[in-house]
Amino acid sequence: MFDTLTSSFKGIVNKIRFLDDEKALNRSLDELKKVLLKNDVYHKVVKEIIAQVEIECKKNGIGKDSFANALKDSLNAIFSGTYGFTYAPKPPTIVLMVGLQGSGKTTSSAKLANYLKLRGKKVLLVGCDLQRLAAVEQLRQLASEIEVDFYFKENLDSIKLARESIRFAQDSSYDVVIVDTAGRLAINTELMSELKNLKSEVKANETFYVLDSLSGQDAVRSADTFNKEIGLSGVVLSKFDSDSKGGIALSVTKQINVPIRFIGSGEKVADLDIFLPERIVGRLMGAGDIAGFIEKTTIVVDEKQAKQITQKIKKGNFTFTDFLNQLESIKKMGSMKSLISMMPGLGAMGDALKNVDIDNSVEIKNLKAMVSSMTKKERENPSILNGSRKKRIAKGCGLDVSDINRSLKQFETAAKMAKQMSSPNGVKNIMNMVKGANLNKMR
Ligand SMILES: Nc1nc2c(ncn2[C@@H]2O[C@H](COP(=O)(O)OP(=O)(O)OP(=O)(O)O)[C@@H](O)[C@H]2O)c(=O)[nH]1
Ligand SMILES: [Mg+2]
Repeated sequence: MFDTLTSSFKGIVNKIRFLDDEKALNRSLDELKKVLLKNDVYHKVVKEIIAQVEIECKKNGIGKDSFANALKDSLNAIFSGTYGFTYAPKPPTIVLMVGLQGSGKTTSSAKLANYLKLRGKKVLLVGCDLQRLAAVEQLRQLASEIEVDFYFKENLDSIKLARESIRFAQDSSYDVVIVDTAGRLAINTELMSELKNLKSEVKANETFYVLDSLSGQDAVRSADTFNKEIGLSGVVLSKFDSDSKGGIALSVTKQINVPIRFIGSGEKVADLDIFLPERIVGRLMGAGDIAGFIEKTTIVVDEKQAKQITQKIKKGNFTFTDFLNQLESIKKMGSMKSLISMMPGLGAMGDALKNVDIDNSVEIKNLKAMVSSMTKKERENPSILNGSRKKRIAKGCGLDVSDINRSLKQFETAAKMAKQMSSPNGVKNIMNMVKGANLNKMR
């Protein structure tokens, strides 16, 4: 992600004083150059950024704001022309996913399907990777997980299969068709000609190259070849969560002249973020991506349900059933890491929360096991849980009574925190509480 770049940019900007001289500016530019190169930004792109910042700073006067604005402008210029997802004038919009082996095509196909489904679109996933039977199964499973329709027919070659899937999608009024294709270890003529034929057969509106961020410049070179051979309309930057440098996002667009359209920010299906320039530049400059965060939460959380829950929390009536529902909602939004990275200025608290894995946290697993052993009455009235009830619940879910007590305590704290949060001074109170707490305990 952008953590290193964001904090380095902040550091450089903060070092500049009001009305500094040219020498100081050169020092800052030098530092900026080093940071960009160290974080995998392509050298020609680095040169361009530095030149632009220098010209603008000299024009507008040297100072913190002028430097920050110049940097922001040059980043905006890099991403100009990037534009998110567009639908074909006449549905279905046909998206072809291409890329090297293991780059994340199948995962990204499912993520994109999930993204569009949450926005009310009827999506069809097509398994056109006939190199491995397991590939088709992988997509089938992902499709069923996100409850999106899946298309595959045996004994057809990829071209015929694609043709039939598009006909089916047209007849059944799908909004979007996403075609997953086979990858290869390296670029070869067989792959290119198969993809070229597939692209013209399905009349793809979008051809997305899935680029593994961790493969760096090699992946960019392959993307360039793909673009020249078959023509790309966008890049999906996968595994961006594991890329601690993030510079590739800054240079790929410039290098191959194809815009980044989405970034994969985790292994789960919800971990896909649309790549919109103003939001990305905001994140890079440390302002977070509040618009993205709000969009993610409002799409996943039903407004009516959210209001009811808020009322319950305010009154202190938050129950275990509500708790399980809330957990499911949070899971749909994606990993904590990707959510936290959208929040501005969370600092150390953000770092601690980033590693909370809702699926694998022992505490949350225990809580879930405990709640599933409760009767409906107990779930709605946590206060009736006495000794004998706790014993029965512990037996039912294979935990000790001490585990149950601990989980109950955690639930109580969470409910208390939520109640605090909903008060007028909520966020401030929580921050004070958190400052004094040992966050490692939350893992
Ligand atoms: N952390 C992380 N892992 C990812 C992301 N996208 C994909 N992966 C992982 O990368 C691995 C390969 O992903 P696939 O989607 O199977 O890649 P593919 O391009 O379809 O691979 P082939 O079909 O074999 O060519 C899987 O283990 C995914 O979970 C991402 O954004 N973040
Ligand atoms: Mg695949």
